[in-house]
Amino acid sequence: MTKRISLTQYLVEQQRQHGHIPAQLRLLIEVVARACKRISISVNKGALGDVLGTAGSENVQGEVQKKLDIIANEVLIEANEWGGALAAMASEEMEGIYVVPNRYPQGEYLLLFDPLDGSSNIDVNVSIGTIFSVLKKPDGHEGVSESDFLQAGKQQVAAGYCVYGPQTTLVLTVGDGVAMFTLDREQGSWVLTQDGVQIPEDTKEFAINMSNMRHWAPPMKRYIDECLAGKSGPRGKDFNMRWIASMVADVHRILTRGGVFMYPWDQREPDKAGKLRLMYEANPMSFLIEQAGGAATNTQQRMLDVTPDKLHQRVSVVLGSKNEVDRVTAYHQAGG
Ligand code: P6P
Repeated sequence: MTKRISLTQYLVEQQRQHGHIPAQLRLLIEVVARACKRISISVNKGALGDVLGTAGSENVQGEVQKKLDIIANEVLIEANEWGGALAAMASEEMEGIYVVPNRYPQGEYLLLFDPLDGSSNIDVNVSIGTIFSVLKKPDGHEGVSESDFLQAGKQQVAAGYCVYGPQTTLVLTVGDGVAMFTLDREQGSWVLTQDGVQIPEDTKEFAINMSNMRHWAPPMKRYIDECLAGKSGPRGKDFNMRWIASMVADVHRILTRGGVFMYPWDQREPDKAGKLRLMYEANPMSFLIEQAGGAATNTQQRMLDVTPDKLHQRVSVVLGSKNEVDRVTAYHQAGG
C-alpha cells in the first residue's frame, strides 16, 4: 500500500533523498500541479460553465481551437510566468515561445505543454488531459530563444500529465521512476496513490486508430495484421484493442496495465512524420514510459534520442510495453 503523502512531501523527500529536485524545479512542478487543479475545475463544469464548443479560432497547427484549449493555455501561462523558475514557455496553442516578461525574475528552466490534449473529446465528456515537459535553458548566453528549446527528449529534467477523467490524476517523473497523485477534491490537494509505476514488458492490448489502416506503411500493417490473426496466427495469442483518441487517457491505461500505443506515419499527408508533436506530446510521454520500464520510438530510433529541428515538429509514435515496441520498431527498421 503506497504511503498517502502530499505532492509537496513527495517532492521534498525526492530532494532530500535523491537530490533530484533543486528548489526552483520543485516550485515549478508545484505551480504546474496547481494550474492543473484550476484546469480540472473548468473542465468539470462542462455545459454549466460556458466552456464547451469552439473558440472560433485556429491554432498554429491549423486545428480549430476549443474554448477549453484557450482557457487551459491561459491558466498555465498566468500560473507560471511570475514564479522565477522559468525563462520561457512553449505551447501547442502558441506559434512562438512565450518569454517571461521583464517585470518578473527569469529562471533557468523551460516549460513546454499541450494545455489540453484530446480536445476533440471535450464535448462528448471523454477523458482529456494536460501534458508538460521541463528542460533546462542551455548555459552560456543571456536571454532565451526558440533554439534553446530544441533539445532531445533525454535532456528533460521532469515530465508529466494530468488526466481529467473519473478521477483527476497527476502523473510525474523527475527521472527517478513514475509517481501518480490523485486529486482529493475535499482537501484540494494531490495525494500520492501510486509510486514506482512499472509497465509489463509483454501485452495483449494495442491502441491505434484502425480507420487509417489502408494508409499505413507495410511494417505497421504487418504488425497489426499479426495481432488481428490472434491465437492461430504468428503471434500465437489473441489481442484486444483500445483507442480513446486522447493520448493522455491511452497512455494512462498503458502505465496502469500495459499495452502498446501507436500513431504512425501514413500516406494521407506523406510530408508529415506523423500527427503527434515531438516536444510536448511524444517526449514527455516517452520519458514517463521509459521511467516505468517501457520503451518509446519513432519507429526507427529511441524517441528520447531524436534531435528536434522545429518547435512544433510532428513525429511517428510507438510506446508502451517494451517487447511490443521493440517488435514494431524492428519491423520498420527491416522495412516491413
Ligand atoms: P485521431 C488528440 O487530438 C490527439 O492529438 C491525441 O491525443 C490522440 O491520441 C490523437 O490526436 C487522436 O487522433 O486521428 O484518432 O483523432
